[in-house]
Amino acid sequence: MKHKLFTIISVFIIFGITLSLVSVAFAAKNQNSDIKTRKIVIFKKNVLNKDIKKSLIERHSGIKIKDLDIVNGAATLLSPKEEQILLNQNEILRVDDDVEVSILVRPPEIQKSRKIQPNEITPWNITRINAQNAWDITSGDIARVAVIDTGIDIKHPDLINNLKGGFSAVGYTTSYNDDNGHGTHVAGIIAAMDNTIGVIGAAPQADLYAVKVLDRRGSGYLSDVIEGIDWAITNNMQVINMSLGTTTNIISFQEAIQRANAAGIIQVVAAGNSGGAVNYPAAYPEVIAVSATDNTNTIASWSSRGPEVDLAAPGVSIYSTYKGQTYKTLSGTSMAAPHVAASAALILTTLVGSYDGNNDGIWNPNEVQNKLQDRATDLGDNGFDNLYGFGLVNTHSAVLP
Ligand SMILES: [Ca+2]
Ligand SMILES: [Ca+2]
Ligand SMILES: [Ca+2]
Ligand SMILES: [Ca+2]
Repeated sequence: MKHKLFTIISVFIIFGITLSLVSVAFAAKNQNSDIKTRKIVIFKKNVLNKDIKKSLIERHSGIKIKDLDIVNGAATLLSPKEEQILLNQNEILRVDDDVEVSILVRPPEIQKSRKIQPNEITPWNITRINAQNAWDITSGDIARVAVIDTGIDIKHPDLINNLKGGFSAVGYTTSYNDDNGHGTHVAGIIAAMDNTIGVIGAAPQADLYAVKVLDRRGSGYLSDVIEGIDWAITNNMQVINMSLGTTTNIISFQEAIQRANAAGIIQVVAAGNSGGAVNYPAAYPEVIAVSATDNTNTIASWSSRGPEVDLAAPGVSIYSTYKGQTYKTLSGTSMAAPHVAASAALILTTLVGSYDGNNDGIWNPNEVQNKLQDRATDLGDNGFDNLYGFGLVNTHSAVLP
């Protein structure tokens, strides 16, 4: 009898504990569904009025951060509940995740960034792509290259004459000055000036535009990258370098890339540093994806690889300009892509000639890519392969007729 009573009491206690655990879990889930996160709301094609878009979001308690015109969308803050309600509205096509996008640099070994040295050096990587010989033909003067990145050091004496403007898409600053260092490093590989100091870039007279979409930690929102691409289109950029990526494939990202491609902009993107599959946007067919090689022309173990790789370029121990008017050695596919972007800028200042596939007299993105690939130095297995694409970029060969 005593035993039976004990069993009944135990059952009640266990039931009570379970019930309270379930309700705690339920409350937590409820709370989560009220937390707002960054989302990209995409409107249907016929919904174009900005006031209507804004009021649609706000009517359902969302917060609009900014319009994203090239994808007919808006960056917003929404809770899962609000997202569901919005998805049921007639005017809404889709809601994408506003994912995090990051620089593709390897964690650097501890080193002090170096002050400006009085004697200019030509880094090994610039020699390796045969850039100096290209400068007899063109140094890329007035080709417009947008570095979509962490910004560019606006006071760097090795970049200052080539830095012509820019834009900040990040929330906390309207300045495109570089508070991370990565964008300045990329910019120096493209167009550090041929003067008496520091280093020299692969296209030493190209015009640089700093499009700041990533923060001081080197990461940011996809929506800011999309706004940066929009800026590049609106401001007639000819080449975009994106040493950044995400492992997530988001429709809005590819749509923005497709818009830039249709606008005639050559887009060069770092393949990724995972040692595995190529990141986005590098994996999209509209861009030139670049893997990273070392000074023995061997792919870095950590470089992403796969059928999407188009070209290879130096990306191990690359010395270039850095924030605070200094210099630093960094590695990553982040460092490889700008060699190709600079080579594309040089090509654009030459005649299109026999590469003018559509006979319109100007360089189109696929025509520039074709020439870069034809003139590359084959590495690894014969012909195209998943590690080096069509091979190591050869800047001199790429600007020869
Ligand atoms: Ca210099
Ligand atoms: Ca490609
Ligand atoms: Ca053409
Ligand atoms: Ca090969």
